[in-house]
Amino acid sequence: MLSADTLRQLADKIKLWGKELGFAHIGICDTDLTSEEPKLQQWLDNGYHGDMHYMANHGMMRARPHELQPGCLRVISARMDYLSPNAGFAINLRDPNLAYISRYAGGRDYHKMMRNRLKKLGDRIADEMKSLGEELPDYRPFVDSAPVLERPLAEKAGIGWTGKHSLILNKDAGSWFFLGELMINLPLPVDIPIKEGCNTCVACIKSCPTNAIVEPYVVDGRRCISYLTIEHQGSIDKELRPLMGNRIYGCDDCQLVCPVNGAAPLTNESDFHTRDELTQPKLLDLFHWTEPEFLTRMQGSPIRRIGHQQWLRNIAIALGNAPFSNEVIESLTSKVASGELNEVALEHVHWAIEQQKSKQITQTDVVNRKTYRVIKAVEKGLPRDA
Ligand code: B12
Ligand code: SF4
Ligand code: SF4
Repeated sequence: MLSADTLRQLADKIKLWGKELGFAHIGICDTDLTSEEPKLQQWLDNGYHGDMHYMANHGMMRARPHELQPGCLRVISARMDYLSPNAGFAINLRDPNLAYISRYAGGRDYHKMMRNRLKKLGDRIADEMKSLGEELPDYRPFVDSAPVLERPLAEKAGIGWTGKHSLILNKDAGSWFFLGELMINLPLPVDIPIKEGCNTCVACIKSCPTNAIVEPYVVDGRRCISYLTIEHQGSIDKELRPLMGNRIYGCDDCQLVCPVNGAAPLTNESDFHTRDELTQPKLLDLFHWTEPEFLTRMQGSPIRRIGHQQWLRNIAIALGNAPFSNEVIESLTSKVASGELNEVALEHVHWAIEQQKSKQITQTDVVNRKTYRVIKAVEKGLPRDA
C-alpha cells in the first residue's frame, strides 16, 4: 500500500517522464464522468454522430473508464502538440487551385506513435513500483479510441478548458494538440481543472464554413467538414459541397480564428512536420495520383485510411469549387472515361463538371465571404503560421 506522500512523488515523476517522452502536458483525473453522460446521450439522440456508428455502439461505456478497464482508478491524460512549422494556412485557403489539408494530417499518423509512448510511460511506472517492492500496476493506453470520452477527461485533468468549438484549449498551448490517456489502477493524486473559458467570444461558431457548431460546445458531426471528408464514405449533401471550398481532408477553420491559438507552440516532433507533397499541393496534381501512387505516397499518413476513391471524391468537390478552367474540365472528364471511379466518386466528379461548366458562363467569387474573413483573421492573428 503506497502512502499519500509516495503517491504524490510518483505523480510528479510521471509528469517528468511524460515530458521526457515528448508529451507537452500530463494531467491526472479520476474516472467519474457522470455529469457528461446526459450530454453524450443527447448528442447521440440528435443523430449528430451520423454514420459513425462506433460512437453509439459502446453505449455509456465511453463515459465509464472503470467499466472499460476494470479496476481503473485514475486516467493520466496527455497532450502532444502537432502544429508544423510553416503551416501556410492562409496561403492554402486563399488559392482555390490548391488543396487544404488539415494540419494534423500533414505528417505521420499519430495513433501508433502516441500509444507506444503512453505504453512506455506505463512501463516506467511499473519499473518504479517494482523498485519500491510494490505490486505491479495494471495500465492500458488509449489514443483517439472510440470508447473513451477524451476531451472531458482532459478537462478534468487540467489540460485545458472546453472551447465553444468543443475542442480542448489552453491559454499557453492553444488547441493544436492530440490527446491520449493511460488508464491505471493506482490512486494517484488528481489535478485541478482550469477555470479559464471563452468568455464572450464566438469566433469559431461564426466562422464554421458549414455551420456545424450548432450551439456553444456542440458540433453536429454530420455537418463538420472533418466528418464529411474523413469519416463519411457515401455521397455528400449537395448543399454542403460548395461550402467545403478546397478543404479535401479535415478542416481547421474553428481553430484558425481562435484568439487563444495566437500563442500556440510548434511541435517538437519531426514526424508531424508536413510532407513535401502536402505543402501547398495543387488539386490537379493530387487528382492525377493513381491508386498505387496514392498508397505509396501516403504510407504512414492518416490520409491513407480514407482510400483512393474517397480521396478522389473529396478532390472532385474542391475542383467543382475551383475557378473555371478547361484543364480542370479535361481532367475530370478523362477520370470519368478511365472507368476507375466507384459509384460515389463518379457522382461527385459529374457534379464537379457541372459546377465548372456553370462557371464558364458566370464567373463567381472563387473564395466565399466566410473563408475570406477566416483568411484575414489568420493573416492578422497568426502571422507566423499564415
Ligand atoms: C467523433 C470525433 C470527431 C467527430 C465529431 C466531433 C465532435 N465534436 O464530437 C468529427 C469527425 C466531426 C471530428 C472532428 C474533429 N476532430 Co475529432 N474526435 C472525435 C472523437 C473520436 C470522439 C469525440 C466525441 O466523443 N464526441 C461526442 C461528443 C458528445 O463529445 P464532445 O464533443 O467531447 O462533447 C462534450 C462537450 O461538448 C461537452 N459539452 C456539451 N455541452 C457543454 C456545455 C458546456 C458549458 C461545456 C463546458 C461542455 C459541454 O459535453 C460533451 C460530452 O462530454 C475524439 C477522440 C475521443 N475518443 O474522444 C476525437 C477528437 C475530439 N478529435 C480531435 C480533433 C483534432 C478533431 C479535428 C480538429 C480534426 C480536423 N482538423 O479535422 C476536428 C474538429 C471538429 C470539432 N470542432 O469538434 C481531437 C481533439 C483534440 C483537442 N485539442 O481537443 C480528439 C480528442 C482526437 C485526439 N485523440 O486527439 N472528431
Ligand atoms: S472543423 Fe471546420 S467544419 Fe468542423 S466544426 Fe470546425 S470549422 Fe466547422
Ligand atoms: S474561437 Fe473564441 S469561442 Fe471559439 S474556442 Fe476560441 S476562444 Fe472559445
